[in-house]
Amino acid sequence: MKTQVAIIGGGPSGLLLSQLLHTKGIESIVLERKTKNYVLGRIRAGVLERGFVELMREASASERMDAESYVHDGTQVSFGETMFRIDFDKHAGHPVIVYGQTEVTRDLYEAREKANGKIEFNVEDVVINDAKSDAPYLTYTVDGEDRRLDCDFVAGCDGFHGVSRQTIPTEVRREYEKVYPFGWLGILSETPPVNHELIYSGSERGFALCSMRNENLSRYYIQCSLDDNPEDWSDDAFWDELKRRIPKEAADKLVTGPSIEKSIAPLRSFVTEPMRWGNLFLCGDAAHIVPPTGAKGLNTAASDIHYLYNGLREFYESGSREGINAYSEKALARVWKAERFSWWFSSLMHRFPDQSEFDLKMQIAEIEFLRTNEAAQRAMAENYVGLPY
Ligand code: FAS
Ligand code: PHB
Repeated sequence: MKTQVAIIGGGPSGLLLSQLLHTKGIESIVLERKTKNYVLGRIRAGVLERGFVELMREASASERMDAESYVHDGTQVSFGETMFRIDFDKHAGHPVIVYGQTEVTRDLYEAREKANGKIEFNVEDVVINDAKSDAPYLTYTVDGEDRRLDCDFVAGCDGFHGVSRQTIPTEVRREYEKVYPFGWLGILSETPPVNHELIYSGSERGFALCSMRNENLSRYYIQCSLDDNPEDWSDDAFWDELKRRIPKEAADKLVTGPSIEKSIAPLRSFVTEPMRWGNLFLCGDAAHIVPPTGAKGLNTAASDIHYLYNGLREFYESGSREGINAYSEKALARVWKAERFSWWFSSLMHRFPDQSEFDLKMQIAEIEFLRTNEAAQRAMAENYVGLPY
């Protein structure tokens, strides 16, 4: 088989790129390791930046998102019994929207299917060949049958555990990593959200986050030990611990119920450089990971896709390689700013097993500065709603 752009990974990065390319008549084929239902079964991000929303509209895949998402003009930050609001509208001039990654992915699958987009599922043993040449090709198997896909370019949208990043020789790659000594235990429950906006809560017992998907579907997280397993936590134990970590005014009105999903996500900051090697381009989690505290994971994948899509579009429309040659540098410039914000907010809001009394005093002073200083609140708001592409 032959196509113009071979995309490895049928998560949000790969699907969004494929759909955007389609709007400009550029052919692509998506190779996904799992089944569609497996991909849709992952519960992940919940907050979308304006840039992501605009890309979904550009991809003609935003109709349901525009109808069903929630506009959030701010978020609550609490530390102990102190709770204050970061006003996105006042400090950054626009909101974020709340719409689950699962729904984004579902909408993108529907858009690809409607356009007869080519997606192969249950793909195994993907190998990227001749990435440095002008005629790269993928080899892979489906149901034991060997296949080959010739292409002009390869987009590695296959996440942190994919094959793309590993294809770049170790002597070329530079990797930067910080692993946090805790995880997030998340649950989904068919209960009304405790608050109309998110609550990021730091407490002496650890971090908690109150989020939502709609008026009767809530998403909650608590910082947990890396030794924990979801089955170690009964629903009652989770609710009791969450109530201990959020302000009393919220805990008193929390509506609890059975969890319909329960999982633990490890937290890490990770970047690989460069994000391009020959005609292989890394996008999204294949190239970088952030702790989810700042809601930057999915949103930073979006800016990668924006840069790569426009570079490929420029190549096919004019033959210019300027955009694709600038991809890695341009994407990394924004990636590192997202890494910084996610690291800062994670360091501020979590309790670290080995932190000293002085470290705690620094967290308290930083929170007090954020609560009382307009410039600090503006900096947080601008990063949270998304820095410009
Ligand atoms: P993804 O990992 O979503 O998709 C990659 C796809 O490639 C997968 O479908 C995989 O099956 C496929 N694949 C992998 N290897 C392959 C191969 N060799 N061949 C073919 N296909 C292959 N972000 C937030 O903003 N907020 C959150 O709360 C949040 N929670 C998260 C929880 C977890 C457990 C994880 C892992 C991530 C979380 N993230 C969160 C980040 C997440 O939303 C990612 O940023 C987002 O999924 C990135 O999308 P992709 O780059 O498409 O990668
Ligand atoms: C979520 O709703 O899943 C969510 C929201 C904000 C975050 C992380 C996760 O920072």
